[in-house]
Amino acid sequence: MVSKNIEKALNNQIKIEAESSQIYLAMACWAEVKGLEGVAGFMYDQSNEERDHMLKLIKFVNERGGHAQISELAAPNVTFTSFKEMFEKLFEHEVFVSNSINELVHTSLQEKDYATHNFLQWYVSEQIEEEAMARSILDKINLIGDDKGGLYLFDRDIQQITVSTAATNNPQ
Ligand code: OFO
Repeated sequence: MVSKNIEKALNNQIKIEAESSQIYLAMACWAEVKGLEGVAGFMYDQSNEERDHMLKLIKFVNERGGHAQISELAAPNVTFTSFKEMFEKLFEHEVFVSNSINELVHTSLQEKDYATHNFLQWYVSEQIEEEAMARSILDKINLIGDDKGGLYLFDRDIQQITVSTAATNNPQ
């Protein structure tokens, strides 16, 4: 059984994951209309992953005697000045999510809720990988700069970047 405090904290994370999904969906649309199909496909996948993160939390809350809340979401940014800016925002957002997960882990320990603490370990590992992936993409974009040819190749190659390859290239 989750306490009211833990339920509230988990519901807040549900909202964050839902907003992450919307943020990445908006990025996918922007990339698509800019003609970068590879980046768009990658961002659509990221958006789906965030929805899965949200659903996993929803199931956990409901199974532990709480009630998952589906709430209003903040509208995401829909345009960017450049792909560099877009990926900077993605990286910053993942760091924000990691901090939020860390806060949740801290709360679960304070409340001696070891079931929730154990459940959250998956998110802790996931965030290490997602931050590594975002950092590795940002490094590549920084190398390319304004070079159109570089961006073309990047768009072609980004579909190969998966969370696990990025994590191997960028050990913590
Ligand atoms: Fe990438 O954030 Fe979910 O957990």
